[in-house]
Amino acid sequence: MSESLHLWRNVGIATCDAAMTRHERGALLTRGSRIEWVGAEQDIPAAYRPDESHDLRGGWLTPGLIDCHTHLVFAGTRATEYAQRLRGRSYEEIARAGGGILSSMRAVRGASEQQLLDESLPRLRALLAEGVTTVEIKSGYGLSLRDEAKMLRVARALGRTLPVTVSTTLLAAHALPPEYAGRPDAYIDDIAAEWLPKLHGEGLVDAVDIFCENIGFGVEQAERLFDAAGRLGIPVKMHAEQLSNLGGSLLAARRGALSCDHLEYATGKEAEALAGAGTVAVLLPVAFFCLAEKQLPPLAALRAAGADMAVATDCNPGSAPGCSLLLAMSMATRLFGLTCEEVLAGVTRHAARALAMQDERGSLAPGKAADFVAWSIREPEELGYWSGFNPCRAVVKGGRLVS
Ligand code: DI6
Ligand code: FE
Repeated sequence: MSESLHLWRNVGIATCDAAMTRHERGALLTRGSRIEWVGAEQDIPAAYRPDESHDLRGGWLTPGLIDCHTHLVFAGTRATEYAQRLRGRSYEEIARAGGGILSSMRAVRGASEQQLLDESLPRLRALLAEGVTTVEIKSGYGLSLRDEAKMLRVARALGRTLPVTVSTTLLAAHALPPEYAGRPDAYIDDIAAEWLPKLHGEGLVDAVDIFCENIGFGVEQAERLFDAAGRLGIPVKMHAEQLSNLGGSLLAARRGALSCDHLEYATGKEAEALAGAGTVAVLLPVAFFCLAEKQLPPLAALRAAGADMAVATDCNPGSAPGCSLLLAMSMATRLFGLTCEEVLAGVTRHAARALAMQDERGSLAPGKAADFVAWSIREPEELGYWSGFNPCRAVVKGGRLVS
């Protein structure tokens, strides 16, 4: 027997396809976990005989949102460091003095897998309540083979616990752990030769990332890590030009990285390279806000070059303590100057591409996963307009109403 056919009607639909098509009076048909048909309600082919019909009574549907850059698996907080930063100490100073990422490393190493899961779950739950049905989660606070594996297993477990698709990224190259003090090349070599093949073999790694920065790793080290990922057929992404310009994005573009993230200190040259390579530029306004950063990403250049821009939370205990993609969207409009339409594409279509999931997710089209959100809004522009208000009314994941 074929799976049952559900009709979702009496709602506006923002498909988030390439043309950002909207149907003011739209309807959607799902069969099992897939979308069967989407369009204007009056155009539903008569041959369809839905088993069930859901009257959504107005509002709008969008694809399930995708948060394509998070570090949401962590233990403890860094609120005391935040207090220090409010008194004038810089993020970089704190990092160089052994705090920052290393302080989260100590907390993660000291936490059991269960504790890590328990602490991280409310953060994913908060995202789901805002219509996030797909999330990327990075490792990067374990910084040993054992603890990076632990983080990635917790990320996978989160995806089994809640109705959210989790994409995992190995970010062992986030900071230099004390065991490798003064030996950054040896650290990269061990990740490349030993950790990556092992963790990939365990099915824990969907992509590889590196923090390419003055206080992180250099371009040449990124190149060696990317070589190792390439040999295993694992896609790569990069944190680049967040606090300074090392030109990491040029390498990311050259290597066809899925995404290049942050980019505050990128210039027109990097913007063009990313656009030319089809590498998604991921903008992270919450980190910009919480670091009281002044340097804006090269928005006009990214736009002029035709780069695909995504928006994400960067949820992490240091630079972006927050679990609201809706707030990130609002910040992306006001702080970075994105339009509401760019922001919506940035948490759907383009975010899907940043995770190599564009064939499955990120827009409402026949054959794609039936992941969508019903919003109590009058027009799609309200997504990006509200700050600190959640108009999510219902979340459907794989064809099932989940919240
Ligand atoms: N950039 C960030 O914003 C996060 N990681 C990174 O490479 C911050 C990580 C942290 O401060 O804990
Ligand atoms: Fe980040």
